[in-house]
Amino acid sequence: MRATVVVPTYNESANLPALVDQVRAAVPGIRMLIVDDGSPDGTADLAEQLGRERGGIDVLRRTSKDGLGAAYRAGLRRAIDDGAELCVQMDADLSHPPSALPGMLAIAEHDIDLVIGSRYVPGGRTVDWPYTRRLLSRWGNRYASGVLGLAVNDATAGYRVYRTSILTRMQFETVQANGYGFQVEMTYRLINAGGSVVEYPIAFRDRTAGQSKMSGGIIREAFGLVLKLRAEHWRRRHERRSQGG
Ligand SMILES: Nc1nc2c(ncn2[C@@H]2O[C@H](COP(=O)(O)OP(=O)(O)OP(=O)(O)O)[C@@H](O)[C@H]2O)c(=O)[nH]1
Ligand SMILES: [Mg+2]
Repeated sequence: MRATVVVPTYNESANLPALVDQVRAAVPGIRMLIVDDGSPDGTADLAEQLGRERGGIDVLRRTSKDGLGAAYRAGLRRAIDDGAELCVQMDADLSHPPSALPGMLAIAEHDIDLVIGSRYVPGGRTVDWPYTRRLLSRWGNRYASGVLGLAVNDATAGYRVYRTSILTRMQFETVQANGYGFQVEMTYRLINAGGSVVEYPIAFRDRTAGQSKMSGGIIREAFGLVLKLRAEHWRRRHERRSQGG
């Protein structure tokens, strides 16, 4: 199946060449789409240069830093319009091991709608992450899956393979969240649309170059989003009951 790796970037020029090399080494010939929000460090120019040298790299230039969710909404749309049947989500900071990609793609090709590169299934782990970050991620996931009733261990994970058919069916462009919340809302939508999910164990490594864009705002957004989705679920159920009786 035709696959495109969609990579959102903000000031990732220190990571991009190695990322492109490693992705290509793992899956020769796979297309990549870099979605850059006007990085001051010239990430978009570098991506275009890498594309000229090595081929198979498209660059979607956006004008302002608008968050991960907005970048993915635009990037996934572009990848689908360009004919991708599988859309890979991957961070630029080498936290997501490209070596896992062949295994993840193989599962998606066997009719699975979403393959999550998961830290929290047997065989998965986080490497070099500070204790506080580990705790936040682990309990954030327990909270999101518990409140929303998702049978997923790593719903905030950003390393994913989606089948295009499910993205269209779940109307991904109307997903509103922007940070970690984006991954959670996408997972919730997909399961509600009847999509299938498999978690594939990965070793997640902390970035060694460039700066993290994680913030308190992103954590608060995700926390509030989970409650909002749950409240909407209750409201819909209540409306259905009152209509029925
Ligand atoms: N286009 C775009 N990309 C972004 C934006 N914010 C983050 N990114 C990219 O999204 C990916 C994930 O962001 P990170 O800063 O690594 O966030 P994180 O992985 O949650 O945090 P760390 O573990 O600390 O690295 C990276 O490739 C970033 O460059 C944004 O506003 N726009
Ligand atoms: Mg990161």
